[in-house]
Amino acid sequence: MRREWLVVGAIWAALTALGEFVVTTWTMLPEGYSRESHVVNEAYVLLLVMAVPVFAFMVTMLGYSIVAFRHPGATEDGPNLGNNKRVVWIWLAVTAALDLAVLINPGFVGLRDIRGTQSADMAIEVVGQRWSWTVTYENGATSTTEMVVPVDTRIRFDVTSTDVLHSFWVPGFGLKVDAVPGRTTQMYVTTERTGDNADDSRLRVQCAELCGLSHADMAMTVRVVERAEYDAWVEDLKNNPPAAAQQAAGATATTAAGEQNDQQAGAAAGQEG
Ligand SMILES: [Cu+2]
Repeated sequence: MRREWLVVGAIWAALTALGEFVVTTWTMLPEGYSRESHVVNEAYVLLLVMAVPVFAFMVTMLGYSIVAFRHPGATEDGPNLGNNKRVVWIWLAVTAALDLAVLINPGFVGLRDIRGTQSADMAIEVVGQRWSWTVTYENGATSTTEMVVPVDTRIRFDVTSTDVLHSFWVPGFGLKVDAVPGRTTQMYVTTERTGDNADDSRLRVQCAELCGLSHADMAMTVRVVERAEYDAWVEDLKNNPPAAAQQAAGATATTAAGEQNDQQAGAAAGQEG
């Protein structure tokens, strides 16, 4: 019996070490463009680090049992297993402690870190409607084709919807928030580095709440630029607002899709009109 536990313990330790090595050295999550995306990525890695020993334990126990206690010739079920109360209590205590730890960190700690102080350098209004986004900047300029934001800026997005539930998601920022009709939800993003949708498709607004036929096309490109470039862009947008027709055409053309989906986008535009 003792030897068995030593073998199981050794396999468990080895699998755990291997797993921890993989999850801490392999960069699975590409770097985001906001401070908040780092918080999210770190939480993900922390959860993996905590999950590895638990998963390794399950695999070890299962694998060892299958090999060591097999009865190839048996044609009937074995006797019922009695519960080992001590093991059950230890298992309960350990998993409950892990759950509690996760609830606190990254749960509460991470949320507080992401929400941070409820202050922002600028606010951008976002309205979702089937099936496009409209962003309005502080100077009153609006865009439905592209969202441009300045780097090194804490931005508050005030998000709502005119029809059904949508979800305002920018994968490159690591965050999303529901767009709810009749209500304004807020999302704070602190941009940290510049980037362009042309180089990284995660820089896009994407609806993340199934909202109907063209849900997948409910997207808009995002650029994070230097402050001066942003100021010039938003001023130009105010002075030369694109014609409504152009905007509508642009909105469908910039959908995450690219060429293959142009046909679909065209069809969707037809239905909208
Ligand atoms: Cu939607």
